[in-house]
Amino acid sequence: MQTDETVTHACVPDDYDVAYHRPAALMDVNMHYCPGCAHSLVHKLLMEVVDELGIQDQTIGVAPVGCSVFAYEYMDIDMQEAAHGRACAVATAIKRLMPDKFVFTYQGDGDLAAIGIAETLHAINRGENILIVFMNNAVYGMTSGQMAPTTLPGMKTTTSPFGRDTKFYGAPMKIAELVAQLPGSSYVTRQVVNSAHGVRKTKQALLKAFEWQKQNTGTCLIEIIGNCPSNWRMTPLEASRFIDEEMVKAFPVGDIKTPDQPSLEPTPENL
Ligand SMILES: Cc1ncc(C[n+]2csc(CCOP(=O)(O)OP(=O)(O)O)c2C)c(N)n1
Ligand code: SF4
Ligand SMILES: [Mg+2]
Repeated sequence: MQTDETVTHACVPDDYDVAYHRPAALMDVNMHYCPGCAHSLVHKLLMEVVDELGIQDQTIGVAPVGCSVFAYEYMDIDMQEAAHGRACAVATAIKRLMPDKFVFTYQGDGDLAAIGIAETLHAINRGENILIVFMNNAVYGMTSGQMAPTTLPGMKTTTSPFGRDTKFYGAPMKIAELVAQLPGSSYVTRQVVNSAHGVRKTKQALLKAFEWQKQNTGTCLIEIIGNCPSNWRMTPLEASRFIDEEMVKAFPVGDIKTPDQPSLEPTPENL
């Protein structure tokens, strides 16, 4: 395990202050993600939070099947791989066996909202005391960009080459709003990571969720609007604009439910 003491900054001259360094809980390895992909950034934020809370040896993550299938290669914590869609069921078992550990799942929209929707809803309905980090990039990234339950109306994917027709395929599923209806959910929020402000808010949300888990308030779900520049056929910059111009219209950003305010409508104050 890499600790603060073992992190070296060999390239930093002695008279420089270190303004930023890689979180100790994030492995010092190259990631396989495409340039500009949000997965790597969110891995880093998660591990910064683990560092700041000092819970590296008390945290257990559950990795999904999807582009983030190798999350366990990047996060220097205990991790368990789950079959596609089954992360919440695996996390339930881990948390029930080891209630003192901090347990989170990290899942894409194909994994969570398609094949895994049953496990997800039942785990949240039972109020399992876990954190679900839900990466919504509107496509099945790993398998070359098929339509996901969260694909926007009219959005072209490899399985909706003429654009998603909502009469035929239904409307995008608003997972955060859906799970907020369940009594077992405690903290539900949707965030973005395509701006400095969004990154800060997402990190705050992750910090809060781990704090709530300590207090055993029920299931926390953080939906993060990710991106998939490769399958969206966009540059990272175009993908970032697409989030601002299209994604957040369908998926409004902000807290939807907190343990203090169970039916919070998104307002400018809580965005
Ligand atoms: C049981 C099973 N069904 C289907 C697959 C194929 N598969 C692998 S990843 C994936 C979708 C991943 O999409 P998502 O969860 O949105 O993650 P992303 O790659 O977009 O981050 C699918 C269908 C599989 N591996 N296992
Ligand atoms: S295919 Fe998409 S989700 Fe997967 S690593 Fe590349 S940009 Fe990220
Ligand atoms: Mg996806």
